[in-house]
Amino acid sequence: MNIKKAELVGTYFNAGQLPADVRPKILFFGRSNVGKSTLINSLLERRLAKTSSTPGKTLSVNYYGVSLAPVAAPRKEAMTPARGFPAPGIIFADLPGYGYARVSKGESVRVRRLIADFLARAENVRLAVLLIDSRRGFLASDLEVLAQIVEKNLPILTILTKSDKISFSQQRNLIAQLKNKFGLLAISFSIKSPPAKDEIWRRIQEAV
Ligand SMILES: Nc1nc2c(ncn2[C@@H]2O[C@H](COP(=O)(O)OP(=O)(O)OP(=O)(O)O)[C@@H](O)[C@H]2O)c(=O)[nH]1
Ligand SMILES: [Mg+2]
Repeated sequence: MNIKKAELVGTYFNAGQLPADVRPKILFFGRSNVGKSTLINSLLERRLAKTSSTPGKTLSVNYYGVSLAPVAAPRKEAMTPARGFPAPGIIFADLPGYGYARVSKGESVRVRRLIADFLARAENVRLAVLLIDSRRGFLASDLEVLAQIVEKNLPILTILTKSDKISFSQQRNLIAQLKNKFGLLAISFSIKSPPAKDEIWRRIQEAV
């Protein structure tokens, strides 16, 4: 993907702090430590989002502004040489990780409320990317968030992260289970597997 620019726009700890930003948004949901920030960095080819082996790293909503290189103009417009269309700006929203048992009760309530309030307020959301840890599978806290995404009628892309940690047949079983139980079409991803990255970018571009 030809990314012209990617930068942190802002960090928000409650929905009241969210800016009025009409750019198309791609949201990244998932349990703490599932690999949201790692996936964002991988897609943006930059170390923008902080990652950590300790769960509970991202406890805020972080907006990353992304400008993609202009797409070539179709032939009819090609009279003006090599201009293309202006680069569309989009927002990647890294949401706080949920379901981490070791944060305080108050903090976990705050995170859940932030996710719910965020979903109620965010404008121009184009895609909800729901990350599931391959080794842990789909848990009750994922179902709770999935229900909120479904209620908002958002298109969903499900990604099984850390697929390097499980066997190919285990991946296949989990993908089948998500499809049969919840109608989710999942893609396996690992920081070590570039083909999945192209597929994820394709789905993001389709959504935008
Ligand atoms: N083996 C492997 N490790 C991964 C992969 N993706 C992420 N990790 C590791 O998992 C840990 C958590 O990754 P993060 O990206 O910080 O997870 P997060 O979902 O942003 O976590 P929170 O911010 O706490 O919600 C880090 O140690 C990463 O290096 C992967 O595909 N394979
Ligand atoms: Mg994170």
